[in-house]
Amino acid sequence: MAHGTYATDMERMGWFLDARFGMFIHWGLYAIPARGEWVRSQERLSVEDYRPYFEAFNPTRYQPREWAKAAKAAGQKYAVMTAKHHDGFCLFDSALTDYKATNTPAGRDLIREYVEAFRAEGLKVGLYYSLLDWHHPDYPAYGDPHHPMRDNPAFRDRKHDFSRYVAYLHGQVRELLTNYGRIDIMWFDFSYGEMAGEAWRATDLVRMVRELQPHIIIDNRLGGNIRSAHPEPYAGDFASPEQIIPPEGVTNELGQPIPWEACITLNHHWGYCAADNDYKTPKQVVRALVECVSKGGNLLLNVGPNAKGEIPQPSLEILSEVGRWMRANGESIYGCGRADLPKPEWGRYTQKGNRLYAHVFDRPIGPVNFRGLAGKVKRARLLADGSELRLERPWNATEYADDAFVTLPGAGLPDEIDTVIE
Ligand code: FUL
Repeated sequence: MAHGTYATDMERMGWFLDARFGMFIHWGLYAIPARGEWVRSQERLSVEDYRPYFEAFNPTRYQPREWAKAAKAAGQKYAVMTAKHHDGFCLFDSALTDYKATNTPAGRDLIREYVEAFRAEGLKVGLYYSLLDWHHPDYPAYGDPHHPMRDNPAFRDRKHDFSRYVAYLHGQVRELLTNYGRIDIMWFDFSYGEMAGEAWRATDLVRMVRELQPHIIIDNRLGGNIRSAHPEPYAGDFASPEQIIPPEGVTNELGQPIPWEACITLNHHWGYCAADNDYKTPKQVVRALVECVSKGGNLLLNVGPNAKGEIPQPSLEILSEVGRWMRANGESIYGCGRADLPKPEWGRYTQKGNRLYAHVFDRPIGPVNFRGLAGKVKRARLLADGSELRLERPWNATEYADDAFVTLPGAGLPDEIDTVIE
């Protein structure tokens, strides 16, 4: 068994592998300074420097049902939201800390509202939980090269009890997996160096998580982004490449493909960053999604809502444009995976059973050729409108005996983003 006691259970993973496309939500106090979720670390802000944001946090336009509708309309099937990021602020009503949304002007449990809203829209619900915690007094600044107080010797060398922090972490995860009904994904973030695996008492933690939510899916960051047939139970159910789509998908050390999910931002930040308007285009997003699926992976696409609780307008526009494409072409994404064929020069393949989807990114001058598939393609149609496409060997392609050929109508690409031939 690849994952020790907790082997990857395909029944448990099934919905995740079918879903292929989810929404990542990074939201917290850092939406107020609006310089990204790492602001405390990057600007070395003390707890006191950061305090005004706690006192001001009042997201009067937080309507998670609207977020869920935007995700659903984009074709996303699940979401993962930050219950606690590295700054330690909890969007949920934890009994183990005062540093939580209920004690800000927001005055309510924002995770409960998120979980209920997304579930009501029929999406699967995941929670992100940071293992790092720059607020907790027992979280060691000396062990974390990114701690906002790393340059402050008095703080760095003060007495602390790491085991107390780890107990707090376990307690909060227990709360998250007890108080909100069914949770589909537990997304831990992150580990490095010594602060990995058993430093978090990860075997116990995973045991607890699986006892509380037997069907849950866990990422691989407890052990430090393990991407192999690792014997530890905390190896996780899927790999989590960040801001990159792995060139060959992800395999374990035996060379077997394993589930993975690339998490990608829309601009260059996870948390809201007012000055960052360098957004990807809908075309880039769709092609990234297709690329993930063509390599057997998922795409978790991030939004960073602002201090009022709104997803930024450019993000909403991208999501809606991606949704337009997904409504016409979603069949080539959901439940699909890699095709056992070399990457075609005009785009990508995805496959579901005996249906092959050709994602044409660049229209060839002549017909679209399917290398090595002569005699294997029975019918071809344009996925978007169901119209039949001509499947015939062009007179001038006599030497390409092994290939099948499909002729696209007109001159350009029927869909510039990605034209799908089924
Ligand atoms: C990283 C974090 O440090 C980022 O802030 C973000 O949450 C990303 C998904 O994971 O490791």
